[in-house]
Amino acid sequence: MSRRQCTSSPPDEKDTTDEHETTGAAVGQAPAGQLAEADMSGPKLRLDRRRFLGLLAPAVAAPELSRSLLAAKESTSGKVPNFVIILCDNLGYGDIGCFGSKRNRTPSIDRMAAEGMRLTSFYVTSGVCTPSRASLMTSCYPRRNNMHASASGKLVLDAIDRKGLHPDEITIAEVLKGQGYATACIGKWHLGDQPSFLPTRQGFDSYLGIPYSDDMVATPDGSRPPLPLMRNEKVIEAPVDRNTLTKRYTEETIRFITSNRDKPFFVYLPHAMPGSTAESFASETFRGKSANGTYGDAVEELDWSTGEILAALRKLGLDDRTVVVWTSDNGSPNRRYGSNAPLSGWGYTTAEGGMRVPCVMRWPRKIPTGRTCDELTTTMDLMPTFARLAGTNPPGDRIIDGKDIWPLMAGEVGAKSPHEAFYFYHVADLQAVRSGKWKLCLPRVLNRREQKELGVEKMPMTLYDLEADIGETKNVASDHPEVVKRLLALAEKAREDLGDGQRQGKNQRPAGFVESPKPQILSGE
Ligand SMILES: [Ca+2]
Repeated sequence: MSRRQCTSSPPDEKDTTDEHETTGAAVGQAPAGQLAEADMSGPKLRLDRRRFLGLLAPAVAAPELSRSLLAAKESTSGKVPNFVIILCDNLGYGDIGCFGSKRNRTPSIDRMAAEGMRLTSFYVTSGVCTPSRASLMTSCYPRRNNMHASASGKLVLDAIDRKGLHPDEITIAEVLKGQGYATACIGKWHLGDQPSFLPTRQGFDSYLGIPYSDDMVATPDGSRPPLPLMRNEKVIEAPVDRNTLTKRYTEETIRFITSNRDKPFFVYLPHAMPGSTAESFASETFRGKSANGTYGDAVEELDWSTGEILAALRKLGLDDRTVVVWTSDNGSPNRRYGSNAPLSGWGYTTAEGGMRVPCVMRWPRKIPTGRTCDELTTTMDLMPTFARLAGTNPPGDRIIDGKDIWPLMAGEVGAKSPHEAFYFYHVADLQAVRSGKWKLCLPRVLNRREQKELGVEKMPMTLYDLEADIGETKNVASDHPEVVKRLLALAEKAREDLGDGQRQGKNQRPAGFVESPKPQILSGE
């Protein structure tokens, strides 16, 4: 395991314009939409979730079985760990102290890192929300379950979208629920706002939050309703005051943890902040207090929130029984306040700065303290790893892409990344492949914004050595033709499996669609 320390470098302030994920696809808009429809004619999943849970045990091999039985025994005696995933929205690699920020004060997250492990090559599967979150939930690349674009081919799902995560997909919450966990989703869902797509239909006992992005506010023509705060499947407030979200999500999390202290629990806390708006939101206690504008205020409130949750776990005596993962759904797109340093590029892209995110994991006595793991890991790995720790297995009746990374989290000597390759997709298009320290960016025509920022129309094929050149500055393709050849072969494998652009992959599954989507509004309106 490499122990490379992250360097801190000054954030780039070259552009202060924010880019909203909801402003439409820059690349592949129409094709992605067509793909979405085309996939629906593919083979339907025949196994529902209840049957899946019943099928788990026979699929377990003998050594697995004894591990499983042992863990099941531990489960009844309260020994399997609780899991808390704290997922920020659009927060960059260089936005917290323990990853190099000098602008935002994050003492609680920094302390969490000192008491646990920093993962410095931790990736999300997309530079934008919906696909990234679908992957965390299902342990699959977005194209695997057709969550790489909205029904109309946009980058992310909109309010009243016809599309959502297919109800037959098995989420991390369902896997843990099958092991007797109490489960809660608190925050930004963004995997479909129609009833059949909500968290309560995907393994969560309860839900509090906005079902999509916090920048999808009411439109004058009424095509979007006032921003709804939902409890379970009902809107309880609209429009919600976004300044209150971090605080309310934190209080809800602590309430849930406290009332489930005696049984195993799983909390998925996808925060709204620093979010997709040009200026972020924070409660009065934090507003105007940071040295980094509204964005810094929001980041510092997220840090407070993390501190409160960790303090609650300590107070309840759950510290040693709870795995906490702290990360972000994609890099920062915010040119004015955000930082992905020392990575290049911005959120909503396949640059390292768009898809490599800060990650801190903590589990006293199990995850070694003060460590840094630079092996390639991803949000898709959380489901198989948590499944193992909870004494079960991830779904065995379908392809998933995540791997068990417990040996890395446990700091085992010589543990390596289980991923031969990692694929960088933008909407429908495969744009890059990483294997080991090498990242191959495939040749492509740049979108308008990239053309403006980089001053060129097309990108040739480029190869970067991320160990020597974390900022992707030096194309070394001509020095390593054999590496290029190997990574091109891996790219072709992904195209065959998952597809690329208009090309369909052999192993894609359909998303869910509804005929007549309705807005989420207060009842009686
Ligand atoms: Ca996001």
